[in-house]
Amino acid sequence: MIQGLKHFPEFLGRSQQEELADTLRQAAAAAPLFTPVMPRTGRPFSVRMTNLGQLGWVSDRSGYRYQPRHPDTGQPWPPIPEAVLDVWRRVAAYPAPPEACLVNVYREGARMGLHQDADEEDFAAPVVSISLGDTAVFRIGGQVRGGPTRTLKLSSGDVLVMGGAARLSYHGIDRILAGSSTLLKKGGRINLTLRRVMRPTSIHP
Ligand code: MD6
Ligand code: FE
Repeated sequence: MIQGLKHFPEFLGRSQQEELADTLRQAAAAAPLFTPVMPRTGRPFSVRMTNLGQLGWVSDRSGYRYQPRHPDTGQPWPPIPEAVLDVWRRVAAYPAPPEACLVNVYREGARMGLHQDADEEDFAAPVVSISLGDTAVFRIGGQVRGGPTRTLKLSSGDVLVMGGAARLSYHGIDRILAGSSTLLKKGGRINLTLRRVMRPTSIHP
């Protein structure tokens, strides 16, 4: 039991998943998937990425950061779809919307090393993730690297909330179970992570 970690299996039903996958295909036409590389080494990630929202998370040789425009097209990221903002409103228990929605696309064999989501200013907001397509083996540990970890399967339509003590937990994707879902015609997995980046500005003086 990890405090602040909430898993909602099949939070989205099949037709909502299909609609969302369709919306993401359109978004990826405007903001093409790119292969990020690790800071310094330039080693490519095994996932491809794009973003939605006012701010997008990027990684390149100079580091990790949030930026308002696509690194290749120079265009603003497409808006976060209303259905996605609706998931945030229903699970995040946070008064402001996310500015960033990172879209990670996994083909068979892609993985994500253990990391903390720590590039945000506001850790009071949870990180909310939505999974589509093939099931992933998600690994989560504590707030220090090298401690005990456990795994959790994330299937199509599942929502995961990492808030409270889990907000800064190390986590990653061990592997994708190829062929476990029929949602995406070419197989694979899409993960959306919604994040509040900046502390909301108070409307009071
Ligand atoms: C993934 N997810 O599921 C990668 N981060 O493909 C994440 O890195 C993640 O699922 C923060 C909170 C929830 C997540
Ligand atoms: Fe993460």
